[in-house]
Amino acid sequence: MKVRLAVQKSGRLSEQSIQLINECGIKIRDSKASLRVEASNFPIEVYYLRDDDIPQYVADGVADIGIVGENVVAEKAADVRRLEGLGFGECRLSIAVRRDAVFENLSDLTGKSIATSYPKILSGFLNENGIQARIHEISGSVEIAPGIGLSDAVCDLVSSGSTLFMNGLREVATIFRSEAVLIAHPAVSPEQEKIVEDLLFRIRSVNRARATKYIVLNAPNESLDTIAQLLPGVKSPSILPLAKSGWSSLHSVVNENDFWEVIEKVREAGAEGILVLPVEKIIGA
Ligand code: PRT
Ligand code: ZN
Repeated sequence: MKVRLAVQKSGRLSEQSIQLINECGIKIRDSKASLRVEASNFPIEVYYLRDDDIPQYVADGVADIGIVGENVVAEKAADVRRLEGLGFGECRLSIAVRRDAVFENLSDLTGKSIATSYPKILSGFLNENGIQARIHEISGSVEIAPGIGLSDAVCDLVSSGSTLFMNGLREVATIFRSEAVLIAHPAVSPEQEKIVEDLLFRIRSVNRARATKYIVLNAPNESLDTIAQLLPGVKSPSILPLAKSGWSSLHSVVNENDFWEVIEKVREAGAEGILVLPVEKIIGA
């Protein structure tokens, strides 16, 4: 029994999708020349596909699970289960107008034409907001549409914003936020479900570790209580006496997002010789 996993063949999500699978300890030959590659040490088979096809293949059961942008899942409105956000491929779908165009609120889009590759998400957004605008569906290079007189506005994916800027466009509304997600067929067999759960367990361990740093520091004993409260760790920090009397070494983990704030407070509390190390996996609570 195997689980068939669809990933993007080549594009923005390909490399990180394969990297995630590798970090889950799953070995796959890096051979994109073939459509299908079997893992040697885990019961999955990887299918390399165009990202646009992945939601439908998973909905139809041609693949059991897939890694694809949430934007594509929403646009295709495919009948799939969203299992997990994967923390890469982050972007937003936004409406942008010419830099010099008048835009105060959404009603300024009334009667205008908007070029996009995401007609379904866009029309949902316009309907919800009671805006009557024309949607001009195009498959690529959406950002040049206003410049060549094809449309008044665009609705396109944005990450840094430089593409919009370079094309003289100004972002005025974000209508959808996206990241790469793991999706699954609505009903896989119980044996396959078990494999999917094993994979999901590994993915969560990897992603949790990515957001975490291991921290080791020295502190005078009287500061330990304060520092231990700032660095509660997975359960609680480990404290080991140093050879120098009155001092201890404290080991814990810290979340990447709070990192600098916590470090500042820990230093104020008297910590010295702070070492920060990457964490490869976090298993369990
Ligand atoms: O060949 P295939 O059909 O498989 O790939 P594709 O060309 O359709 O997709 P690809 O590889 O470009 O993108 C795959 C997925 O990456 C998307 O569906 C999103 O989920 C995600 N993603 C993340 C992005 C971006 N960031 C992104 N910036 N997809 C596209 N862009 C484009 C955007 O369309 C615009 O042209 O990048 C430009 C904007 O980038 P900034 O940084 O200039 O704002
Ligand atoms: Zn595509």
